[in-house]
Amino acid sequence: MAGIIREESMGDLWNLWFSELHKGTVGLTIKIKGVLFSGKSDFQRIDVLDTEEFGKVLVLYGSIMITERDEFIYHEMLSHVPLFVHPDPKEVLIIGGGDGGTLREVLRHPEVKKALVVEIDRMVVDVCKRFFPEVSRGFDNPRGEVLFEDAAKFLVNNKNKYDLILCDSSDPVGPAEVLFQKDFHEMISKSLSPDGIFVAQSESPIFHGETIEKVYKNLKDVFPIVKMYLAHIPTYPSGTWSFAFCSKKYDPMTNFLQGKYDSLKLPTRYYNNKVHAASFMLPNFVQSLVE
Ligand code: SPD
Repeated sequence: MAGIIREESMGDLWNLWFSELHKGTVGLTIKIKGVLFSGKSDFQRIDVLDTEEFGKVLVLYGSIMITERDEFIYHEMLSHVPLFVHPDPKEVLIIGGGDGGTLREVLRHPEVKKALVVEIDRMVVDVCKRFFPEVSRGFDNPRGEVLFEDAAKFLVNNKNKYDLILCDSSDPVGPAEVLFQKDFHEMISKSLSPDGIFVAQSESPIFHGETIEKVYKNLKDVFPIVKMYLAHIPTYPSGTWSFAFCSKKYDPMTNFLQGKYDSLKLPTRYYNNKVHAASFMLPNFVQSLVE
């Protein structure tokens, strides 16, 4: 991934544009009003852009992580799909997720007693609290907790069992690369309760087919149930984004909890019971990546 900012003159007017290059041959370009923050943490470059179309945008290492306009899609789909399958998700672990969006969604489920975010980069949390208060508000909730640590090291020493583990990672480059490896998935499995569910963001089937094939092969060696589901996220490469639903016991379709869904009546903006089922229907070329 690479991100570039360039100026373009149109007569007397100067326009600023940000481009995220997905491969060197293709990318997404967004007009920007200005750069609100640029910094370098111990792990990565962090930028916050102000844009006309998508509001504020968080960019890590040149790659868009969230925009104010469409972050709800990713965070709702990562969280509510497993939360409406597990019958009693009391303890939740979120790996990465430093912007707080996944924590915010998880805490909308009253049966969740505690949600722990293990984020490697403190600067991501600080920047998001400053520029994205609507996304990061979960950090103020007493049921939420954040620990600044490498998730792989955390899991090696972890003795707790979690009902749900969500991997809200960046792309498999730099600090997040390890989160896509089989060793890591084995550690996840050990930290899950006997009926636990693990969900991870798993990149774009259009641009990251090889990664998806490898990751799902590894996941199938570790978990008895592995299913891919999709969501449309306009600011991620290709717009078609995938998630891996991995479980020791529950099937995401047959164990969907319609009663819990009806009684909770969450006012979600993307997720609903029909989207839940539809998101597991894969086009043929995507299905063949995970078979
Ligand atoms: N290429 C973008 C992939 C980003 C996936 N994670 C985003 C984290 C948002 N909480």
